[in-house]
Amino acid sequence: MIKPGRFCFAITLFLLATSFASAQPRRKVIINEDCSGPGGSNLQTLLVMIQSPQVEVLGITVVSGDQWRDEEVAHTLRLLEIIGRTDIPVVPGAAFPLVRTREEAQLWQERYGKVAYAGAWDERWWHEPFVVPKLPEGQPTTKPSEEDAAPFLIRMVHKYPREVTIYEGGPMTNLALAISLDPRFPELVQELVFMGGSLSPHTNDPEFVNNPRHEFNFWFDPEAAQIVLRAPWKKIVCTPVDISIKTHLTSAMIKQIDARGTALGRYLARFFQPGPPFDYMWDELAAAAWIDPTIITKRESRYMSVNLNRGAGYGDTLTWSEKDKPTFPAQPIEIQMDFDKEKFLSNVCEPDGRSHARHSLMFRLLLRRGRTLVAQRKDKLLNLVPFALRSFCVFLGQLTVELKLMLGFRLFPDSPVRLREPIVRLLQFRTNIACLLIGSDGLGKISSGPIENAKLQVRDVELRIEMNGFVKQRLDLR
Ligand SMILES: [Ca+2]
Repeated sequence: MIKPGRFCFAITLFLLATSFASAQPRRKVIINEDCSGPGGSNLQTLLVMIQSPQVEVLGITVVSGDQWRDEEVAHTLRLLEIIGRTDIPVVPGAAFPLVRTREEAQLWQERYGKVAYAGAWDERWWHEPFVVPKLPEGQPTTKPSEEDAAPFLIRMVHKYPREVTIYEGGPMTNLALAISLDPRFPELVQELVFMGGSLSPHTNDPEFVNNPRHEFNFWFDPEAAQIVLRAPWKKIVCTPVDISIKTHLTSAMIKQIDARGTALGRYLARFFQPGPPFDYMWDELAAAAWIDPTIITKRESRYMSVNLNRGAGYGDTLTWSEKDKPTFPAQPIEIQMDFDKEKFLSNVCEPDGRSHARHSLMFRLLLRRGRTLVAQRKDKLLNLVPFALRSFCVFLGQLTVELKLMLGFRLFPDSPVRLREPIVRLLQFRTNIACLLIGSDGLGKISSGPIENAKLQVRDVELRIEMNGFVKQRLDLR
Protein backbone atom coordinates (compact mmCIF):
# COMPACT_ATOMS: atom_id res chain seq x y z
CA MET A 1 0.00 0.00 0.00
CA ILE A 2 1.36 3.42 -0.91
CA LYS A 3 0.79 5.97 1.81
CA PRO A 4 -0.31 9.44 0.65
CA GLY A 5 2.58 11.04 2.50
CA ARG A 6 5.11 8.80 0.82
CA PHE A 7 3.63 9.54 -2.60
CA CYS A 8 3.90 13.30 -1.99
CA PHE A 9 7.45 12.89 -0.74
CA ALA A 10 8.35 11.00 -3.90
CA ILE A 11 6.82 13.72 -6.05
CA THR A 12 8.76 16.36 -4.11
CA LEU A 13 11.97 14.47 -4.77
CA PHE A 14 11.19 14.35 -8.46
CA LEU A 15 10.52 18.08 -8.52
CA LEU A 16 13.76 18.82 -6.69
CA ALA A 17 15.77 16.60 -9.01
CA THR A 18 14.13 18.32 -11.91
CA SER A 19 14.95 21.82 -10.74
CA PHE A 20 18.61 20.89 -10.28
CA ALA A 21 18.73 19.28 -13.68
CA SER A 22 17.40 22.39 -15.37
CA ALA A 23 19.63 24.84 -13.48
CA GLN A 24 22.40 24.75 -16.08
CA PRO A 25 21.71 25.51 -19.74
CA ARG A 26 21.97 22.38 -21.78
CA ARG A 27 23.87 22.06 -25.05
CA LYS A 28 21.53 21.99 -28.02
CA VAL A 29 21.94 19.31 -30.65
CA ILE A 30 20.10 17.99 -33.67
CA ILE A 31 20.85 14.34 -34.34
CA ASN A 32 21.00 13.46 -38.01
CA GLU A 33 21.13 9.71 -38.20
CA ASP A 34 20.33 6.67 -40.33
CA CYS A 35 18.30 5.17 -37.52
CA SER A 36 18.34 1.48 -38.38
CA GLY A 37 16.92 -0.79 -35.74
CA PRO A 38 15.82 -2.25 -33.50
CA GLY A 39 18.77 -1.66 -31.17
CA GLY A 40 22.25 -1.17 -32.59
CA SER A 41 24.70 1.68 -32.84
CA ASN A 42 22.39 4.26 -34.43
CA LEU A 43 19.58 3.99 -31.91
CA GLN A 44 21.97 3.57 -28.99
CA THR A 45 23.46 6.89 -30.05
CA LEU A 46 20.07 8.53 -29.67
CA LEU A 47 19.98 7.19 -26.12
CA VAL A 48 23.45 8.54 -25.37
CA MET A 49 22.40 12.02 -26.45
CA ILE A 50 18.86 12.05 -25.09
CA GLN A 51 19.78 10.66 -21.69
CA SER A 52 22.67 13.00 -21.03
CA PRO A 53 21.58 15.66 -18.52
CA GLN A 54 23.84 18.16 -20.29
CA VAL A 55 22.14 17.78 -23.66
CA GLU A 56 18.93 19.12 -25.17
CA VAL A 57 17.95 17.20 -28.30
CA LEU A 58 15.96 19.57 -30.52
CA GLY A 59 15.05 16.86 -32.98
CA ILE A 60 16.13 13.72 -34.80
CA THR A 61 16.43 14.07 -38.57
CA VAL A 62 16.41 10.72 -40.31
CA VAL A 63 18.16 9.77 -43.55
CA SER A 64 18.36 6.56 -45.58
CA GLY A 65 21.61 4.71 -45.03
CA ASP A 66 21.83 1.56 -42.95
CA GLN A 67 18.12 1.04 -43.68
CA TRP A 68 15.53 2.95 -45.70
CA ARG A 69 14.27 6.18 -44.18
CA ASP A 70 10.67 5.17 -43.46
CA GLU A 71 11.69 2.00 -41.67
CA GLU A 72 14.24 4.00 -39.65
CA VAL A 73 11.61 6.56 -38.72
CA ALA A 74 9.38 3.78 -37.36
CA HIS A 75 12.21 2.31 -35.24
CA THR A 76 13.01 5.76 -33.90
CA LEU A 77 9.43 6.53 -32.96
CA ARG A 78 9.14 3.20 -31.19
CA LEU A 79 12.35 3.76 -29.20
CA LEU A 80 11.15 7.19 -28.08
CA GLU A 81 7.90 5.58 -26.94
CA ILE A 82 9.81 3.00 -24.93
CA ILE A 83 11.84 5.65 -23.11
CA GLY A 84 8.90 8.03 -22.77
CA ARG A 85 10.42 10.81 -24.88
CA THR A 86 7.83 11.26 -27.58
CA ASP A 87 8.19 15.02 -27.09
CA ILE A 88 11.32 14.92 -29.31
CA PRO A 89 10.39 15.48 -32.98
CA VAL A 90 11.35 12.75 -35.42
CA VAL A 91 11.79 14.48 -38.77
CA PRO A 92 11.99 12.42 -41.98
CA GLY A 93 14.72 13.49 -44.40
CA ALA A 94 16.13 12.21 -47.68
CA ALA A 95 14.91 8.83 -48.90
CA PHE A 96 17.71 8.61 -51.49
CA PRO A 97 21.27 9.91 -51.92
CA LEU A 98 21.78 12.97 -54.14
CA VAL A 99 23.30 11.14 -57.10
CA ARG A 100 24.25 7.55 -56.37
CA THR A 101 21.65 4.83 -56.89
CA ARG A 102 21.52 1.19 -55.91
CA GLU A 103 21.70 0.15 -59.55
CA GLU A 104 24.83 2.25 -60.11
CA ALA A 105 26.38 0.91 -56.94
CA GLN A 106 25.71 -2.67 -58.11
CA LEU A 107 27.37 -2.00 -61.48
CA TRP A 108 30.27 -0.37 -59.68
CA GLN A 109 30.68 -3.48 -57.52
CA GLU A 110 30.65 -5.75 -60.57
CA ARG A 111 33.55 -3.77 -61.95
CA TYR A 112 35.60 -2.97 -58.84
CA GLY A 113 34.64 -5.65 -56.31
CA LYS A 114 31.93 -6.31 -53.78
CA VAL A 115 31.63 -4.15 -50.69
CA ALA A 116 31.27 -5.96 -47.36
CA TYR A 117 28.25 -3.88 -46.43
CA ALA A 118 25.77 -1.88 -48.50
CA GLY A 119 23.20 -0.71 -45.92
CA ALA A 120 19.69 -0.32 -47.32
CA TRP A 121 20.97 -1.51 -50.71
CA ASP A 122 22.36 -4.74 -49.31
CA GLU A 123 20.84 -7.80 -50.98
CA ARG A 124 20.91 -9.76 -47.69
CA TRP A 125 17.97 -7.77 -46.30
CA TRP A 126 16.75 -5.90 -49.36
CA HIS A 127 13.20 -4.58 -49.57
CA GLU A 128 11.58 -1.73 -51.51
CA PRO A 129 12.35 1.79 -50.22
CA PHE A 130 8.92 2.72 -48.87
CA VAL A 131 8.02 -0.64 -47.35
CA VAL A 132 8.13 -0.74 -43.56
CA PRO A 133 8.42 -4.35 -42.38
CA LYS A 134 6.69 -5.36 -39.14
CA LEU A 135 8.77 -4.11 -36.24
CA PRO A 136 9.85 -6.84 -33.79
CA GLU A 137 9.92 -4.28 -30.96
CA GLY A 138 6.27 -3.35 -31.63
CA GLN A 139 4.60 -0.88 -33.95
CA PRO A 140 4.78 2.80 -32.94
CA THR A 141 1.55 4.68 -32.38
CA THR A 142 3.19 8.10 -32.54
CA LYS A 143 3.76 9.90 -35.83
CA PRO A 144 6.80 11.64 -37.34
CA SER A 145 6.94 15.38 -37.89
CA GLU A 146 5.21 16.70 -40.99
CA GLU A 147 8.18 18.98 -41.67
CA ASP A 148 11.07 17.72 -43.81
CA ALA A 149 14.55 17.43 -42.35
CA ALA A 150 16.29 20.19 -44.33
CA PRO A 151 13.75 22.96 -43.52
CA PHE A 152 13.71 21.78 -39.90
CA LEU A 153 17.51 22.00 -39.67
CA ILE A 154 17.47 25.49 -41.19
CA ARG A 155 14.61 26.68 -38.97
CA MET A 156 16.33 25.49 -35.80
CA VAL A 157 19.70 27.13 -36.49
CA HIS A 158 17.96 30.43 -37.31
CA LYS A 159 16.00 30.14 -34.08
CA TYR A 160 19.16 29.41 -32.03
CA PRO A 161 22.01 30.96 -34.05
CA ARG A 162 25.43 29.46 -33.18
CA GLU A 163 23.92 27.49 -30.31
CA VAL A 164 23.14 24.24 -32.08
CA THR A 165 25.56 21.38 -32.71
CA ILE A 166 24.76 19.21 -35.69
CA TYR A 167 25.55 15.60 -34.92
CA GLU A 168 25.84 13.54 -38.10
CA GLY A 169 25.93 9.75 -37.77
CA GLY A 170 24.82 8.74 -41.25
CA PRO A 171 25.09 9.71 -44.91
CA MET A 172 25.18 13.50 -45.24
CA THR A 173 22.26 13.97 -47.65
CA ASN A 174 20.07 16.00 -45.29
CA LEU A 175 22.90 18.38 -44.43
CA ALA A 176 23.82 18.85 -48.09
CA LEU A 177 20.18 19.69 -48.85
CA ALA A 178 20.05 22.20 -45.99
CA ILE A 179 23.25 23.86 -47.25
CA SER A 180 21.87 24.01 -50.79
CA LEU A 181 18.62 25.59 -49.60
CA ASP A 182 20.29 28.03 -47.21
CA PRO A 183 24.02 28.69 -47.70
CA ARG A 184 24.08 30.43 -44.31
CA PHE A 185 23.19 27.17 -42.59
CA PRO A 186 26.81 26.11 -41.74
CA GLU A 187 27.72 29.54 -40.34
CA LEU A 188 24.74 29.45 -38.00
CA VAL A 189 25.73 26.09 -36.55
CA GLN A 190 27.97 25.96 -33.48
CA GLU A 191 29.87 22.91 -34.71
CA LEU A 192 29.51 19.84 -36.88
CA VAL A 193 30.32 16.50 -35.29
CA PHE A 194 30.24 13.46 -37.53
CA MET A 195 31.06 9.77 -37.72
CA GLY A 196 32.47 9.05 -41.13
CA GLY A 197 35.57 8.69 -43.22
CA SER A 198 38.44 6.26 -42.84
CA LEU A 199 42.18 6.94 -42.87
CA SER A 200 44.29 3.90 -42.06
CA PRO A 201 42.44 1.66 -39.61
CA HIS A 202 44.49 -1.12 -38.06
CA THR A 203 42.17 -4.09 -38.46
CA ASN A 204 41.57 -7.41 -40.15
CA ASP A 205 37.92 -6.57 -40.65
CA PRO A 206 37.09 -7.55 -44.26
CA GLU A 207 35.25 -4.27 -44.77
CA PHE A 208 38.50 -2.30 -44.45
CA VAL A 209 41.47 -4.64 -44.78
CA ASN A 210 41.79 -4.13 -48.55
CA ASN A 211 40.09 -0.76 -48.72
CA PRO A 212 41.22 1.33 -45.77
CA ARG A 213 39.83 4.55 -47.28
CA HIS A 214 36.36 3.10 -47.82
CA GLU A 215 33.68 4.06 -45.31
CA PHE A 216 29.94 3.49 -45.66
CA ASN A 217 28.52 6.96 -44.81
CA PHE A 218 30.72 8.62 -47.46
CA TRP A 219 30.29 5.76 -49.96
CA PHE A 220 26.47 5.79 -49.80
CA ASP A 221 26.26 9.49 -50.74
CA PRO A 222 29.69 10.81 -51.81
CA GLU A 223 28.38 14.02 -53.38
CA ALA A 224 26.54 15.01 -50.20
CA ALA A 225 29.68 14.40 -48.13
CA GLN A 226 31.67 16.60 -50.51
CA ILE A 227 29.14 19.46 -50.20
CA VAL A 228 29.20 19.22 -46.41
CA LEU A 229 32.99 18.97 -46.00
CA ARG A 230 33.68 22.08 -48.05
CA ALA A 231 31.02 24.22 -46.33
CA PRO A 232 32.16 27.00 -43.96
CA TRP A 233 31.44 25.41 -40.57
CA LYS A 234 32.89 27.09 -37.50
CA LYS A 235 34.30 23.77 -36.34
CA ILE A 236 34.24 20.18 -37.61
CA VAL A 237 35.02 17.12 -35.51
CA CYS A 238 35.35 13.71 -37.18
CA THR A 239 35.12 10.26 -35.62
CA PRO A 240 36.61 8.02 -38.34
CA VAL A 241 36.63 4.24 -38.73
CA ASP A 242 40.17 4.23 -37.28
CA ILE A 243 38.94 4.93 -33.77
CA SER A 244 35.44 3.44 -34.03
CA ILE A 245 36.69 -0.08 -34.64
CA LYS A 246 38.49 0.01 -31.30
CA THR A 247 35.14 0.09 -29.50
CA HIS A 248 33.10 -3.01 -28.74
CA LEU A 249 29.84 -3.35 -26.88
CA THR A 250 30.35 -6.65 -25.08
CA SER A 251 27.91 -9.35 -24.04
CA ALA A 252 29.04 -8.81 -20.44
CA MET A 253 28.05 -5.17 -20.61
CA ILE A 254 24.70 -6.01 -22.14
CA LYS A 255 24.15 -8.52 -19.33
CA GLN A 256 24.69 -5.76 -16.79
CA ILE A 257 22.33 -3.48 -18.67
CA ASP A 258 19.70 -6.21 -18.84
CA ALA A 259 20.09 -6.89 -15.13
CA ARG A 260 18.68 -3.44 -14.38
CA GLY A 261 15.29 -4.85 -15.31
CA THR A 262 14.05 -1.74 -17.10
CA ALA A 263 12.05 -1.78 -20.32
CA LEU A 264 14.97 -0.06 -22.02
CA GLY A 265 17.50 -2.55 -20.64
CA ARG A 266 15.41 -5.41 -21.91
CA TYR A 267 15.06 -3.74 -25.30
CA LEU A 268 18.83 -3.25 -25.63
CA ALA A 269 19.58 -6.81 -24.56
CA ARG A 270 16.95 -8.37 -26.80
CA PHE A 271 18.27 -6.76 -29.98
CA PHE A 272 21.99 -6.87 -29.21
CA GLN A 273 24.10 -8.66 -31.82
CA PRO A 274 27.48 -9.77 -30.45
CA GLY A 275 30.77 -9.61 -32.31
CA PRO A 276 32.08 -7.54 -35.23
CA PRO A 277 30.78 -5.87 -37.29
CA PHE A 278 27.67 -5.48 -35.13
CA ASP A 279 29.28 -4.56 -31.82
CA TYR A 280 31.32 -1.54 -32.96
CA MET A 281 30.14 1.59 -31.22
CA TRP A 282 30.59 3.77 -34.30
CA ASP A 283 28.17 6.51 -33.55
CA GLU A 284 27.97 6.20 -29.76
CA LEU A 285 31.64 7.13 -29.49
CA ALA A 286 31.18 10.28 -31.60
CA ALA A 287 28.25 11.32 -29.39
CA ALA A 288 29.97 10.49 -26.10
CA ALA A 289 33.13 12.35 -27.15
CA TRP A 290 31.05 15.44 -27.88
CA ILE A 291 29.44 15.19 -24.45
CA ASP A 292 32.76 14.50 -22.68
CA PRO A 293 35.77 15.41 -24.88
CA THR A 294 38.17 14.12 -22.21
CA ILE A 295 37.58 10.55 -23.39
CA ILE A 296 39.56 11.39 -26.55
CA THR A 297 43.30 10.98 -25.93
CA LYS A 298 44.69 11.59 -29.42
CA ARG A 299 43.59 14.05 -32.11
CA GLU A 300 44.96 15.06 -35.49
CA SER A 301 44.19 17.96 -37.77
CA ARG A 302 43.69 17.17 -41.46
CA TYR A 303 41.93 18.53 -44.48
CA MET A 304 39.32 16.10 -45.75
CA SER A 305 37.29 15.49 -48.88
CA VAL A 306 35.69 12.67 -50.84
CA ASN A 307 36.76 11.05 -54.09
CA LEU A 308 34.06 11.81 -56.67
CA ASN A 309 35.77 10.17 -59.66
CA ARG A 310 33.57 7.36 -60.94
CA GLY A 311 36.40 4.85 -60.73
CA ALA A 312 37.46 2.32 -58.12
CA GLY A 313 37.90 4.98 -55.45
CA TYR A 314 34.46 6.60 -55.86
CA GLY A 315 33.33 7.60 -52.36
CA ASP A 316 36.71 7.04 -50.69
CA THR A 317 38.03 9.40 -48.03
CA LEU A 318 40.69 11.89 -49.13
CA THR A 319 42.86 13.69 -46.58
CA TRP A 320 45.78 16.11 -46.64
CA SER A 321 48.01 17.83 -44.16
CA GLU A 322 48.56 21.59 -44.11
CA LYS A 323 51.65 21.32 -46.32
CA ASP A 324 50.21 19.26 -49.18
CA LYS A 325 46.58 20.31 -49.32
CA PRO A 326 45.14 21.30 -52.70
CA THR A 327 43.90 24.79 -53.51
CA PHE A 328 40.15 24.18 -53.21
CA PRO A 329 38.40 25.82 -50.29
CA ALA A 330 38.86 23.62 -47.26
CA GLN A 331 39.27 23.89 -43.55
CA PRO A 332 41.11 21.80 -41.01
CA ILE A 333 39.08 19.05 -39.39
CA GLU A 334 39.71 17.70 -35.92
CA ILE A 335 40.05 13.94 -36.31
CA GLN A 336 39.82 11.65 -33.29
CA MET A 337 42.43 8.90 -33.34
CA ASP A 338 42.38 7.28 -29.88
CA PHE A 339 40.32 7.26 -26.69
CA ASP A 340 40.36 6.35 -23.02
CA LYS A 341 38.87 2.88 -23.15
CA GLU A 342 38.63 2.62 -19.38
CA LYS A 343 36.61 5.79 -19.06
CA PHE A 344 34.39 5.10 -22.04
CA LEU A 345 33.54 1.46 -21.52
CA SER A 346 34.76 -0.08 -18.29
CA ASN A 347 32.68 -0.39 -15.21
CA VAL A 348 34.74 -0.11 -12.04
CA CYS A 349 33.94 -2.43 -9.16
CA GLU A 350 34.39 -1.35 -5.59
CA PRO A 351 37.12 -3.18 -3.60
CA ASP A 352 34.58 -4.58 -1.15
CA GLY A 353 33.00 -6.56 -3.95
CA ARG A 354 29.96 -4.39 -4.55
CA SER A 355 29.87 -4.73 -8.29
CA HIS A 356 29.50 -1.84 -10.70
CA ALA A 357 29.50 0.84 -8.03
CA ARG A 358 31.07 3.20 -10.53
CA HIS A 359 29.95 2.89 -14.10
CA SER A 360 31.55 3.88 -17.35
CA LEU A 361 30.34 6.87 -19.28
CA MET A 362 28.70 4.65 -21.87
CA PHE A 363 26.93 2.52 -19.30
CA ARG A 364 25.56 5.58 -17.52
CA LEU A 365 24.41 7.22 -20.71
CA LEU A 366 22.70 4.14 -22.04
CA LEU A 367 20.80 3.61 -18.84
CA ARG A 368 20.24 7.11 -17.52
CA ARG A 369 16.56 6.78 -18.03
CA GLY A 370 14.07 9.35 -16.86
CA ARG A 371 16.37 12.02 -15.51
CA THR A 372 16.06 14.50 -18.32
CA LEU A 373 12.40 14.40 -19.05
CA VAL A 374 11.53 17.98 -18.35
CA ALA A 375 12.31 21.63 -18.94
CA GLN A 376 12.01 21.23 -22.69
CA ARG A 377 8.97 23.44 -23.04
CA LYS A 378 8.19 26.93 -21.85
CA ASP A 379 5.63 25.85 -19.35
CA LYS A 380 7.85 23.95 -16.97
CA LEU A 381 5.05 23.20 -14.57
CA LEU A 382 3.21 21.17 -17.17
CA ASN A 383 6.39 19.26 -17.81
CA LEU A 384 6.84 18.35 -14.19
CA VAL A 385 3.56 16.49 -14.15
CA PRO A 386 4.39 13.77 -16.69
CA PHE A 387 7.84 13.38 -15.17
CA ALA A 388 6.45 12.72 -11.74
CA LEU A 389 3.62 10.56 -12.99
CA ARG A 390 5.87 8.55 -15.21
CA SER A 391 8.33 7.87 -12.43
CA PHE A 392 5.43 6.95 -10.20
CA CYS A 393 4.17 4.51 -12.80
CA VAL A 394 7.61 2.93 -13.15
CA PHE A 395 7.50 2.42 -9.42
CA LEU A 396 3.98 1.13 -9.68
CA GLY A 397 4.88 -1.33 -12.40
CA GLN A 398 7.62 -2.80 -10.26
CA LEU A 399 5.45 -2.78 -7.23
CA THR A 400 2.77 -4.76 -8.99
CA VAL A 401 5.10 -7.65 -9.52
CA GLU A 402 6.51 -7.47 -6.03
CA LEU A 403 3.09 -7.34 -4.48
CA LYS A 404 2.20 -10.49 -6.29
CA LEU A 405 4.50 -12.24 -3.88
CA MET A 406 3.67 -10.26 -0.77
CA LEU A 407 -0.04 -9.59 -1.01
CA GLY A 408 -1.32 -10.93 -4.26
CA PHE A 409 -3.19 -9.06 -6.95
CA ARG A 410 -6.06 -9.91 -9.23
CA LEU A 411 -7.10 -8.36 -12.51
CA PHE A 412 -10.65 -7.48 -13.32
CA PRO A 413 -10.43 -8.41 -16.97
CA ASP A 414 -14.06 -7.58 -17.73
CA SER A 415 -13.99 -3.96 -16.75
CA PRO A 416 -12.54 -2.06 -19.68
CA VAL A 417 -12.37 1.67 -19.12
CA ARG A 418 -11.25 4.62 -21.15
CA LEU A 419 -7.68 5.78 -20.62
CA ARG A 420 -8.54 8.87 -18.71
CA GLU A 421 -10.62 7.35 -15.97
CA PRO A 422 -8.12 5.15 -14.16
CA ILE A 423 -5.49 7.81 -13.76
CA VAL A 424 -8.03 10.34 -12.53
CA ARG A 425 -9.21 7.75 -10.07
CA LEU A 426 -5.63 7.06 -9.13
CA LEU A 427 -5.04 10.71 -8.40
CA GLN A 428 -8.25 11.01 -6.42
CA PHE A 429 -7.50 7.97 -4.28
CA ARG A 430 -3.78 8.15 -3.95
CA THR A 431 -3.64 5.33 -1.50
CA ASN A 432 -5.11 2.90 -4.02
CA ILE A 433 -2.76 0.85 -6.12
CA ALA A 434 -3.94 0.46 -9.65
CA CYS A 435 -2.40 -0.94 -12.75
CA LEU A 436 -3.74 0.10 -16.11
CA LEU A 437 -3.28 -2.50 -18.77
CA ILE A 438 -3.76 -1.23 -22.29
CA GLY A 439 -4.45 -3.48 -25.20
CA SER A 440 -4.12 -2.57 -28.84
CA ASP A 441 -7.76 -1.52 -28.81
CA GLY A 442 -6.79 1.49 -26.71
CA LEU A 443 -8.94 0.38 -23.80
CA GLY A 444 -7.58 -0.06 -20.33
CA LYS A 445 -8.33 -2.33 -17.42
CA ILE A 446 -7.79 -1.54 -13.79
CA SER A 447 -6.23 -4.19 -11.66
CA SER A 448 -6.39 -4.59 -7.94
CA GLY A 449 -6.54 -7.52 -5.56
CA PRO A 450 -4.77 -10.90 -5.97
CA ILE A 451 -3.19 -11.73 -9.29
CA GLU A 452 -2.21 -15.21 -10.36
CA ASN A 453 0.70 -14.47 -12.63
CA ALA A 454 1.57 -10.81 -12.93
CA LYS A 455 4.55 -11.41 -15.15
CA LEU A 456 2.55 -13.16 -17.79
CA GLN A 457 -0.23 -10.65 -17.60
CA VAL A 458 1.95 -7.64 -18.16
CA ARG A 459 4.46 -9.04 -20.59
CA ASP A 460 2.75 -8.02 -23.79
CA VAL A 461 1.16 -4.79 -22.78
CA GLU A 462 2.18 -1.33 -21.87
CA LEU A 463 1.33 1.02 -19.07
CA ARG A 464 -0.03 4.31 -20.32
CA ILE A 465 -1.46 7.35 -18.60
CA GLU A 466 -3.34 10.29 -19.97
CA MET A 467 -4.94 13.21 -18.19
CA ASN A 468 -7.06 16.01 -19.62
CA GLY A 469 -5.63 15.42 -23.05
CA PHE A 470 -2.22 16.93 -22.40
CA VAL A 471 -0.39 14.46 -20.21
CA LYS A 472 0.60 11.30 -21.99
CA GLN A 473 3.17 8.84 -20.88
CA ARG A 474 3.60 5.22 -21.74
CA LEU A 475 5.78 2.52 -20.40
CA ASP A 476 6.50 -0.63 -22.31
CA LEU A 477 6.45 -3.51 -19.88
CA ARG A 478 7.94 -6.05 -22.20
CA1 LIG B 1 24.87 5.75 -38.45
